[in-house]
Amino acid sequence: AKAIERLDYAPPAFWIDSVDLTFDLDPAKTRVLNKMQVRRNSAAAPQALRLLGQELNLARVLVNGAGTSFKIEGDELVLENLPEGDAPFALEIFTTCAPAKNTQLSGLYVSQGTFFTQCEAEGFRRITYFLDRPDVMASYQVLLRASKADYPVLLSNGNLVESGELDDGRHFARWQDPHKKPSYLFALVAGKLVAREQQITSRAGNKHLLQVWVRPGDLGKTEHAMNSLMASIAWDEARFGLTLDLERFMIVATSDFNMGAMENKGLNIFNTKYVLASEATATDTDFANIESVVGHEYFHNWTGNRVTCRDWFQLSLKEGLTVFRDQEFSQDMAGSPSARAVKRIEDVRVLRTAQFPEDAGPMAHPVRPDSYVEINNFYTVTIYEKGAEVVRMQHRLVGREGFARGMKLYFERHDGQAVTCDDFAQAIADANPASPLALHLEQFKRWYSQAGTPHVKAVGQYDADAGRYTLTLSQSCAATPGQPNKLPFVIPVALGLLDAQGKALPLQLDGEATAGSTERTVVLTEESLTLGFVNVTSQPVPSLLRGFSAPVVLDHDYSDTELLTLLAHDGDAFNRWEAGQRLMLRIAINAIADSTITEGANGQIDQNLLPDALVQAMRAVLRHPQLDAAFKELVLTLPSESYIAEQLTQVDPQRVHAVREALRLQLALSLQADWAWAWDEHQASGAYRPDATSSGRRALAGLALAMLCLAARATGDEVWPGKTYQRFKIAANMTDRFNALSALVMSGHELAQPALARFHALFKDDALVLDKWFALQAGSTDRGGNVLPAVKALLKHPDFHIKNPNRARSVIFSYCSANPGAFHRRDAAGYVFWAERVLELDALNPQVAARLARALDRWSKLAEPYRTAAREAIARVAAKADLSNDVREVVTRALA
Ligand code: HT7
Ligand code: ZN
Repeated sequence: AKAIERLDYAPPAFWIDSVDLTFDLDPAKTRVLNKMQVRRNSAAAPQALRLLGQELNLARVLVNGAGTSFKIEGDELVLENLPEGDAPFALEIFTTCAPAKNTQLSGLYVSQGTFFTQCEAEGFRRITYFLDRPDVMASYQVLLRASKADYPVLLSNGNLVESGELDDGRHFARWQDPHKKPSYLFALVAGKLVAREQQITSRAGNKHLLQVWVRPGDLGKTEHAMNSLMASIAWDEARFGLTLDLERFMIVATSDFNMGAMENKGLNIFNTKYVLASEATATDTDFANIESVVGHEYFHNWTGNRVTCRDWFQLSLKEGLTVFRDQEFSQDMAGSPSARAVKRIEDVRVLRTAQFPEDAGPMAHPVRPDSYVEINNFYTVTIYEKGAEVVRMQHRLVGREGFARGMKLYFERHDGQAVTCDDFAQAIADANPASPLALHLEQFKRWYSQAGTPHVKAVGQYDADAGRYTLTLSQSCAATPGQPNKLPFVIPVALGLLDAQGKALPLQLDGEATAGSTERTVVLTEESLTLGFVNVTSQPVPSLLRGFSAPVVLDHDYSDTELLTLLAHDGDAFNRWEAGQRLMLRIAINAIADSTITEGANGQIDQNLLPDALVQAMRAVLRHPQLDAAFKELVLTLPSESYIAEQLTQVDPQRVHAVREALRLQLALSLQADWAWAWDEHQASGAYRPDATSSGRRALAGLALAMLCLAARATGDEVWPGKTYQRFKIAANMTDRFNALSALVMSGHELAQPALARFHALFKDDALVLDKWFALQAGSTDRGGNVLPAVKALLKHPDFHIKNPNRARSVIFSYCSANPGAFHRRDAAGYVFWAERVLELDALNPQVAARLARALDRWSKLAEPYRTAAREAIARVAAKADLSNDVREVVTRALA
């Protein structure tokens, strides 16, 4: 298929002002009557109307009530004989489609007997012929007709204006959306559903009805989603003055969904994973994710729906901004500064383990891409998470109040429009004319246009006699596909200086009369910048890029002692955590390269790799009386195998796995008494609450249990595995139960099998819990290649259904994308399995298949024999003649 280029954007030749849709819903053959008011766009050259449609049966086309000639060219319905002039005309199109056969889950489909739609990005064209592009915004009216017994609930966007009975046991509902919208925000749902309802009055005094619709039986698991929705509404009003603009706001849950959720106007459709929660079935992470995804979709109501994207190249306009908003929401909900820092660390961890590799691999693209073949492949961590970092930098450069002013101006200027990333940055800058953002706006926008992760190198020099510390920051960025040379970025670097005892030093730069605060943000705009700090009375330890103030890699030649000082004392919690990660990463990288450190026949390294000082430092953090449990858990968790691998030029995944496991075992054994203490101190007591403090305590207790079971495996101790099994049996909530189960499974203890069997028996009727059961086994620590056969057996399990994306992800993705130690096998069997699954999925659901295809994005970094085998597997997929555009684009880029 041909690539679509950003610079080819042209406004549409026609506008569609209103859409009147009638659906006669039937799983085998749904009839869709689409009556539109259309007019020529006088700004565009006269041309034919080309409407897009896919997998539709076209029955009739009428213009102003009369038949007309038309052509079908590929996916286009071409109408040439249309009325001249600017006057609107009526266009009526009658089509049918087959929702029950729709396994792609794009357009109109059936899930467990209920109809759902998914129209972003290009699903509306699978429902009717349309100008299916985000800059065509229309008013929608929808009439739904269906069997009342089978589909008692009929929902669409906006307000319910009429409903009633029809002949033959059918009924109808008419919905009207008061807001104009692009087609990707259209939605309908029809089925047997029940709702949790809540009436609210906004700060502004307006009344709204909130509903969370689920299958009967799931109603008891909707309280947290409803609370999250109410909190989101209150937060957006308080923080940005953005109110709910609808009388009714609905969330509907489906178990068959390609992504997390979808922000259709007034009718959000969610993956059940991000709606349903009870303490018995959902973990703390599930609770936190629900809050964040409910917030994210709700925040789209303004950032995405009221102001939308001009074209799909601008996707980050809504996604980056909305991720930034949901991250801020979660931080504000977490409360304490420490809990906020924990959330920040978690977000940065995602960015660095998923987005940095994307930026360095074959799918690298700017936050505002220049070209794509299949837009579904561009719902990426770059668009979402890096996009959010680009918004966060704007926030930092104009300040919290300045950013709120900028948002206000953005909505004043663009409400009801389809706009670009440039329009957003311009509004933030214009509202803050004296800010560094306004000063460097054109250059700042390189964050939107240049792909790749910049490196910032910091070199410090202390002159004791002059009491002067000179810090030079310089930036560079490696080439990415199609972008060989990069121009300098605008990089905000938040920094502080500590003395050797860890005390924060007041900062005074050359030319400043007095010392100011102990932290400031400098803005690197040139290739290099030298800062002179004066009145520095002792050799300082620099704390750089505090709070991860820019999405860059910071290169600074820290000594171990400096890092230990930062780990023990840095007032910036992010950098405190970062110091610990750098220390452990350094040990891991050195050990991987050290040929004297060898693996035994069992693939294990029986050698202590961590120096005593680092073990002591970790103990000090674990036992620290003031630090929060959640923060301790993050510090004591080693960098992931994929993060370690990204730091290497050539990766032997088995070696990385062996070294990381050796480090984990050493931490487990040398801190045994401390882990036992941590478990005793933090194990749950009292009623379950999913708040930041309680979940942090459970996270640390869970890590302690995992470490104690790991240590027990080495020592032969049976006490802790026994205790863990007991805990697993009697746990009062899913977090504790699952942590105990996973401690047994990951340590490979023989109690893992009875625990897994018991868990399955307990939860066999709960799909989301079964997903955890599958994922745990597919993601389990490999011992002698045992995971792949287990994964193959799981595919034959009666509860495995490849058509269900959650289940497919729980087994196949957990193995191929999240378990490098098991997936990268010397015999290449993991890659063969991957290729087979990509092809199998591609025939059913190309979006899901293309995501799986990306598991081998970083194949060229692999050492032999992995590298050649991985390439062959990708080539095998690429050789298939009838691949989807989705998978074709991914494998073509991988092989380029
Ligand atoms: N805006 C939504 C994106 C989405 C999506 C995209 C492609 C295919 C299926 C999809 N489901 C949802 C989700 C969001 O970012 O809020
Ligand atoms: Zn989104």
